[in-house]
Amino acid sequence: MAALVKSFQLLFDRPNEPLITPKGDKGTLFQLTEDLLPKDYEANGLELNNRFGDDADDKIPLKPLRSPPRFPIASQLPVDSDFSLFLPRHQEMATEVIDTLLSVPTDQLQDLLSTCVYARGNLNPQLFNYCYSVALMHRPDTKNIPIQNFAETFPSKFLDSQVFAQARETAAVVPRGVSRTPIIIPRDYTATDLEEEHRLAYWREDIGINLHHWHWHLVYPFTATDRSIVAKDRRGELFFYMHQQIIARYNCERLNNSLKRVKKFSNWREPIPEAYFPKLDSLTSSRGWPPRQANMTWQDLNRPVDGLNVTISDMEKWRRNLEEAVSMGTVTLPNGTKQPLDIDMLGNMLEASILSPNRELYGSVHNNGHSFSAYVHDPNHRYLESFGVIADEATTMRDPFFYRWHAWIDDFFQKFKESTHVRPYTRSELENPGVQVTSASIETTGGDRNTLSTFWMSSDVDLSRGLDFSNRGPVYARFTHLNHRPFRYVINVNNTGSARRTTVRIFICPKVDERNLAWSLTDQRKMFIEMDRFVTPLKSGQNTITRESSESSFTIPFEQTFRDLSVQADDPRRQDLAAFNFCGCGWPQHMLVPKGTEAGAPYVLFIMLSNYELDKIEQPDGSEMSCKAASSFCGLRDKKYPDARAMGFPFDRPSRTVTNIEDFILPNMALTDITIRLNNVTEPNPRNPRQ
Ligand code: CUO
Repeated sequence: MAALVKSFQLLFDRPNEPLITPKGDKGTLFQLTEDLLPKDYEANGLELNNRFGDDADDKIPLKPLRSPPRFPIASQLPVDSDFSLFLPRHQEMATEVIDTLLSVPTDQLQDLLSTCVYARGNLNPQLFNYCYSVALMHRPDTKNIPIQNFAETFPSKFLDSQVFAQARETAAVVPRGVSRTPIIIPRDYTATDLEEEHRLAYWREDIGINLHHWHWHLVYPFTATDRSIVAKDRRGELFFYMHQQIIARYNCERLNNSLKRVKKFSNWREPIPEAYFPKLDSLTSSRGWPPRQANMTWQDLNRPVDGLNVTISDMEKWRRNLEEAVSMGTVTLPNGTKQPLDIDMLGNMLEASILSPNRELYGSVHNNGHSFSAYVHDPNHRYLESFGVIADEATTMRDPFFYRWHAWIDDFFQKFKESTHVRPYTRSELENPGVQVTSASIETTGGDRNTLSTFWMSSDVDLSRGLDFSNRGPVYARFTHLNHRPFRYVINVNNTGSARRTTVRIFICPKVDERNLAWSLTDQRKMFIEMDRFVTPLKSGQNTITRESSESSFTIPFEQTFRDLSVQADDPRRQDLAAFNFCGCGWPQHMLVPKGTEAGAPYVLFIMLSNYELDKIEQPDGSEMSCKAASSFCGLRDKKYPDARAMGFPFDRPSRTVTNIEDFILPNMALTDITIRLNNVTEPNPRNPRQ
């Protein structure tokens, strides 16, 4: 069984190389049969494969397929094309492939392996990688086969294109076994300080943040023939909340960089002043990702090749229908009947996922917004150009315009939260009788109390698994990212009642707005970033709760973001590997704390101990995670979202009674002034293979 798992994992290796050549560090060879050969190699593929076989110690025999799938739609995507789920034509292709991979009977893993080998050989590598990942994740017999780290499979989506020529040189010149010097990626390679948006490049272009976003959308796809893949518990609401927190975090970073909050893109006929020159090359298409010049405007899209024929007027019409749904508090179904609107449904309508109750009426505003933005340079395929980075979930967060678009999306959700259809919290929902927080603070070993300390770190990532057609052995790229000193929250609580449980909710927020003035709660509630949320027992009397920053239920550890999956091989059904593929989803721990400033940025720490009776969820039995789960951002596999409250509680909706945060505080809450101080130095990551 372990050998089979390894075989499946090797299909991720070197995605642009055919399976005719050996794969993996040990040079393992798939023994292809005639029916499994890629079309281009029909004439000589077997001979070549056999020749490689003479040198390979490790071989994977394959069962011939009785009737190979033909993929009539998906095989039309050229192998050198880029792939985007936002394009209807590509969605259709993905659906066809995913259906085929899911339709192989459960536990017929040899048949599945041969089907995947055939698919890999005959489909566009990016399309295959996506469908293969989704299928592995959602088949009961493969759900614990690790999905390879996407930054290792397709490193060109994450790193400056100049790295790859150097990496190839290193792989060719320095034999494996001889230590190879890491290739240094400069910190500022996409723009200069002439462009003020470039101040945020360290955040937008962070590899961990982009991996999280890609992985989140892999766990929560918006389309599939099998509805259960999409219909995960509260997925529409999580779409809202995970992206809302991205915008809140981005706005915190902006304030720390003397920039005002991001301006939502609401007039869709207005020029876009933000330019973006990504300097990434696609190793699939051997072309650069198209840049966007300043002051381009959305144009009606007519690109038959992508199945896109949509006008700005269509978008405006859908928007009006959505606005009407929000103002009425009801959704109109295709048969004309009405249903009450809730945030989960609104998430599915706005995105839109296949769970949208009426695609005809509400369209697909968010997804099409990505496409309009990605094709401003070639809206009707006149120049045979591909899409910009904003249409790929692995690269979209690099573009400053992503935030302008998602600020509009978020504002739309907030309008619903601010409407009369969402009832403000009553005191009894916010309080926790008998529970009194007497103090809350942040401690850092060797550091000042109530001070968070940030700095820069340089870390290495191995490019070799994605470095097709080159020699083997690790080739490292060294990049610089934000990090912070580990810290802990210390909360003192007096419980005058009996022993019970409570949910601890921890947020931080800049203390003042752009004008250096105290926030009104109307604005401030949207700026709170949730740092952690966990359930803890309280005994009767005095309690001290201590929680480490590394335990956050929003983040995954650095090693998990950048994990090397080659060491994970094992039985695909082993329970302690359960839910592994959720494990790459999670905000990267190294980006938990905003950068702050060298002078020290004033923030507030908000702690709430909520009434567990109103928080708890009855869970169906399920296996525990073997990794650290970022359940607050990514949910739990095959389980309900682990909190009964609205996501973002207690700040997800306005208060009708108080206007500032001080007045919001009840005895079960605390507000503490803290400082985030940047130490502007770069330290090497102690995990780097070479210092
Ligand atoms: Cu995650 Cu627009 O939803 O990129």
